[in-house]
Amino acid sequence: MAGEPQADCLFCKIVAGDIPATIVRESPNTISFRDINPQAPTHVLVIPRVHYANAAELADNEPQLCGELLSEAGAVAEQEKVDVTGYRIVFNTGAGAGQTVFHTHAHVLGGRDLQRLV
Ligand code: D5M
Repeated sequence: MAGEPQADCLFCKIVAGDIPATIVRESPNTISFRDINPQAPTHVLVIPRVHYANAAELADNEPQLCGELLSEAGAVAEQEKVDVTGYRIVFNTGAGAGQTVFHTHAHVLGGRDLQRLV
């Protein structure tokens, strides 16, 4: 069923507490933790506790939660003090775009000069 935990999903295991993560922030519906392979001084992943493969799937099924996820990303940026200098929110979607974990996650990147992408 949509949103149900997936046995083979790494981030569902983090949500369940079966795999450790450096959690920086939690809300009833989201968890934010440091990326294991940081690409910037601040590199935090914000995930919904429920399982959807990507951001669009989350938005289609639970638009309010999608908004909450973005609010949490903003709160993480504030907490990490990268909101003043600027930060980037990235949703890699699909293997061809570099997505490796198929549980919706926003990358929050900041603390260094970020080149414009588009
Ligand atoms: O991003 C998936 C990200 O997840 C990638 O930047 C590494 C990170 N990752 C993988 N395993 C872990 C654990 N165990 N803790 C924290 N971060 C992790 P994607 O956009 O799918 O490539």
